[in-house]
Amino acid sequence: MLGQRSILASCVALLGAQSALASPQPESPAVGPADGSTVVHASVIFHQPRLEEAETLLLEISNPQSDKFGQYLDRQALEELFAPSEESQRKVLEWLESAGIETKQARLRKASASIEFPATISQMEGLLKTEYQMSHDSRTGKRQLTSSAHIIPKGLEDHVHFVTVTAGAPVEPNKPNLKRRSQPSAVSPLALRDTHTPTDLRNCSLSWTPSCIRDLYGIPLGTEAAPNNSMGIFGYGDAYNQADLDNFWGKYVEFIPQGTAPTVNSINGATAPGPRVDGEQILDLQMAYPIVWPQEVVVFQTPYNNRGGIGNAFLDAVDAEYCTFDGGDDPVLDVTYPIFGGWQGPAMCGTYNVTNVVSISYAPDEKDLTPHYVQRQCTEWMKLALRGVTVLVASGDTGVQGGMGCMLGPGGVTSFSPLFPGSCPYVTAVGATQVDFNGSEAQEVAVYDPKHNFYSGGGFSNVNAQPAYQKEAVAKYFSAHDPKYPEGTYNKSGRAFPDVALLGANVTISDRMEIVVSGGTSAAAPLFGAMINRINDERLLAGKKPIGFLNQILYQHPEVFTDITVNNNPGCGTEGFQAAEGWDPVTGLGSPKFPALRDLLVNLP
Ligand SMILES: *[C@@H]1O[C@H](CO)[C@@H](O)[C@H](O)[C@H]1NC(C)=O
Ligand SMILES: *[C@@H]1O[C@H](CO)[C@@H](O)[C@H](O)[C@H]1NC(C)=O
Ligand SMILES: *[C@@H]1O[C@H](CO)[C@@H](O)[C@H](O)[C@H]1NC(C)=O
Ligand SMILES: *[C@@H]1O[C@H](CO)[C@@H](O)[C@H](O)[C@H]1NC(C)=O
Ligand SMILES: *[C@@H]1O[C@H](CO)[C@@H](O)[C@H](O)[C@H]1NC(C)=O
Ligand SMILES: CC(=O)N[C@H]1CO[C@H](CO)[C@@H](O)[C@@H]1O
Repeated sequence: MLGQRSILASCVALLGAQSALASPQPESPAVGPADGSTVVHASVIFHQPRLEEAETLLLEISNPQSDKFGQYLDRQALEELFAPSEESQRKVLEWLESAGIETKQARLRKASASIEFPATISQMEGLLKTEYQMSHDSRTGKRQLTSSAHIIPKGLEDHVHFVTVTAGAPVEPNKPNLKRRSQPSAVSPLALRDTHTPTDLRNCSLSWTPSCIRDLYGIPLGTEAAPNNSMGIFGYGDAYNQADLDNFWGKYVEFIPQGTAPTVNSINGATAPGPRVDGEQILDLQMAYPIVWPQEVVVFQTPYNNRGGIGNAFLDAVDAEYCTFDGGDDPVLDVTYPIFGGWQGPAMCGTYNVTNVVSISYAPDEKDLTPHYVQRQCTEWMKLALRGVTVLVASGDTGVQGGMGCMLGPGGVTSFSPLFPGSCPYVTAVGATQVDFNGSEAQEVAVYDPKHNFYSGGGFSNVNAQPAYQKEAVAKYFSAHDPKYPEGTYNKSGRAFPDVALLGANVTISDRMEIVVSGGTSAAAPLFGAMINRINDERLLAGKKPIGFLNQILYQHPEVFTDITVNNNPGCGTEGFQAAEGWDPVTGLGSPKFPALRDLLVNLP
């Protein structure tokens, strides 16, 4: 059951438990030399010399001081930006021809910067100076090609990133390879009496209802809905149920009609409503709907997987070019379809339109993913940002510690564990606060809940470099508040997070038909997403475009935030970081002053 403890934390714990289960294989697959005449499907993946250019462009498009502000890229412009150079294309075609490969059948995929072609195994062996082995896994029915390291000739190294080769269609799997998830560790919820609309925020402290939250941040009720501006919520295995939504609408949000439910974009067979696993979706919907209404909500529902990767199924489903981008999804960290007892595939690819705002309340530890996985997905978040999409991600609920604990860094130093995708610089990472009272005075502070080991996730990426838009704010923090931990405890030059923080403690929801309090950065992210969705609504009604990638604007305007300076985010046997004046790695820039944020963003061109 769900308590005030972060749901995000329990999801992450779940992931770790599952990957441990998944590793031992009962039977080892049969291996033999591959038949040279077998035709395989190969792709050459180009280096992307223009990635830096893409980042520069994003920073212009999302900078109100630039002429390019708001000039989002359409599909074709994105394709051109990510396409390999003419020279790279020509050199690769010559290389293929030199190995006797028929290039008439080769297909260039510009936005995924790859060229795909059929070839025989002998041709590929000649091309890459290697030998292939074919293995057949009787358990999953999958055939797999393996080889010793392949060689990319001198002169092509600057053009070709790597080459992938896949065997033909897999044989039907004959055994299940999906394990049932275990129940996440949980905290008993605190059952509360129904509360009424307060006039005094003190009455909210034990149970932040939608009207309390609107009062706290000064958010008026929504009145009009611009077309095509539903708010997107990322779903993962867990699903909502209608009875809880109706219970909540009836008790706290009477202006939302009974029966109101999100549109569900089902991805790879995942559906909603459906069985509750960890109560995340019900929380997300009850945080977002009361703020965005009469705007609608769209859930992008992806299936739970036991692999550790999150996000790629959604990204594939909203961008056909991502499906094969940079070598495609990771066969270890992502699910490959068909899957026994599940989606018979192929994986959805470009099936849905993405919404203007997407909120994500799930996050694995960056350290449990490969650097390539993190970079590939982070580039895709950049592509969405270039299209004008705002992505909000929960920063984690266990301070500097991450979901699966700390790492042993170089020299035996215990190092902090950042969460992804919040550690990607092209999303807005959202931390959590709570409201303390001193007499009648409400003060928002960083969430500090030792009983549930719940602290606002924050820190520094070990993979993604620190973006320009936050360098000054981060340097200012360290100039006065360097915690002076041993070298290697965290990476000062990495992307720093969170960017913002807002209420994530004692929020009221209906869960399994009980009124309980919940929380987490996973409550704060959809709440902030809902505010941005409301702001987009006004912009669209005024004939403007959605606000798009936020971070640069936010760091330019710390005045639209309530600076949060109390509490820290412990973990890994340390006190973590201290919240402080200005940006900090606990609460970012602080919590939004909604009217000021709204005025700022609505009035931008
Ligand atoms: C709010 O709290 C005050 C005391 O803090 C109390 O007098 C008042 O009755 C409460 N109002 C509601 C609506 O519960
Ligand atoms: C949340 O509610 C509990 C009682 O259920 C209370 O003890 C705690 O102080 C509250 N936390 C905050 C931050 O208001
Ligand atoms: C996506 O949006 C385009 C217009 O921008 C529309 O023509 C198309 O029908 C939409 N597709 C889906 C699946 O909603
Ligand atoms: C509470 O408010 C009083 C009066 O304004 C002040 O003296 C005191 O320091 C405050 N306490 C805390 C913990 O902020
Ligand atoms: C620190 O981060 C930078 C930028 O992402 C990276 O280049 C460097 O390798 C990282 N160092 C360590 C020790 O992780
Ligand atoms: C592109 C798109 O989704 N267009 C829709 C915008 O909203 C109007 C009104 O709801 C629809 O009719 C369009 O199809």
